Amino acid sequence: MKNIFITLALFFSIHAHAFMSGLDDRRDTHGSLEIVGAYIPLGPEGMVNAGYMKLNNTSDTDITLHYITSPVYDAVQIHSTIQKNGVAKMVHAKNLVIPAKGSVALEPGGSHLMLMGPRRNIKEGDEILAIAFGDHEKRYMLKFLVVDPRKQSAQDTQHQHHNH
Ligand SMILES: [Cu+2]
Repeated sequence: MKNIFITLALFFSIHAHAFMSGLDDRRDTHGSLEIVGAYIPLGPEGMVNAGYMKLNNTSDTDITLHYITSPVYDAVQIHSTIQKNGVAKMVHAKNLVIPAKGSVALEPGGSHLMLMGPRRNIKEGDEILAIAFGDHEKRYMLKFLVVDPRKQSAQDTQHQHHNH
């Protein structure tokens, strides 16, 4: 009986530790949508910001994000980048679809969130919250980390290290 108790206690402590060490505020799972490494590169003051992240849909159905709001910005738009006559052009997308069992990467040069009308100055290390609205007003919490783009590559390496 004592052995069983010790085994159980051990199991729970390992489990708790695994949970704690895997805890990353920028990685949010809603049972269906996993958000990985959401970040906002710091730009010149007063300029529009862009938000990047990777979205993994672990469910069997497509997830459509219809609009996104943030308390820090007047408006958040979903933009995609198209090539027109050799020139990259941003277009305002109506929604963002993450296919079933698939993933979408919002990254520099591609699709991104355009963060318009900052209500306050942001600085490196800030966490910026946003809410994405899916079908039936289902909410997905997004938490972006503000990073200095000049240190970006170093942080990416660190982040990968942390995950492995
Ligand atoms: Cu844009």
